[in-house]
Amino acid sequence: MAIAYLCLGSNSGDRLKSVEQAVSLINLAQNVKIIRTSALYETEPWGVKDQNWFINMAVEVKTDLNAQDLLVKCLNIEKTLGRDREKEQRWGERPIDIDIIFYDKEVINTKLLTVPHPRMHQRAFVLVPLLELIPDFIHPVLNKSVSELYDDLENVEDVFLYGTRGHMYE
Ligand code: PH2
Ligand code: MG
Ligand code: MG
Repeated sequence: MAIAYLCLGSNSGDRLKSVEQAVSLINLAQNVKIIRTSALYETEPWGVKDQNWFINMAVEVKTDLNAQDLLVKCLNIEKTLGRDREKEQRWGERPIDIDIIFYDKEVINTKLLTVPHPRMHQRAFVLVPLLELIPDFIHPVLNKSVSELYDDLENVEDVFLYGTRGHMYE
């Protein structure tokens, strides 16, 4: 049994609906159970600036899947929600993106998957939602807590609280 942290993001179509549906599909997936979720944030695009703002959130899951199989689940959910990677630009518009940020304290570097996520420490849209859930979690490569990583951010993109989930998805 492992604990993993996912970051969900959407910036095209009905962003809120896509993120909500992703949360339900993650929770319905075999061998994956959501434990906690962050609030929803509306965030300035990081990387490619000239595009819609995103809705982002973090999700804490408990899972029997290894990281690779969890990734496959996430990619399948993205497809179910209409994501077509062939039509996309790197860091461009997408109806849903589900990234594995942490998987326990594992450090994974394969062709398919890098965990911890290689750019998470540069991104307020990942760190702010994670701060709600695990401010003291130590990044196993950078050896800093999530709140230290947040304090170290140099270029902070805008991140606004969009709404709390309440019991919407329980
Ligand atoms: N995802 C990206 C690139 N840029 N910016 C924001 N604000 N939120 C995202 O989820 C995001 C991004 C690539 O996956
Ligand atoms: Mg992704
Ligand atoms: Mg991503």
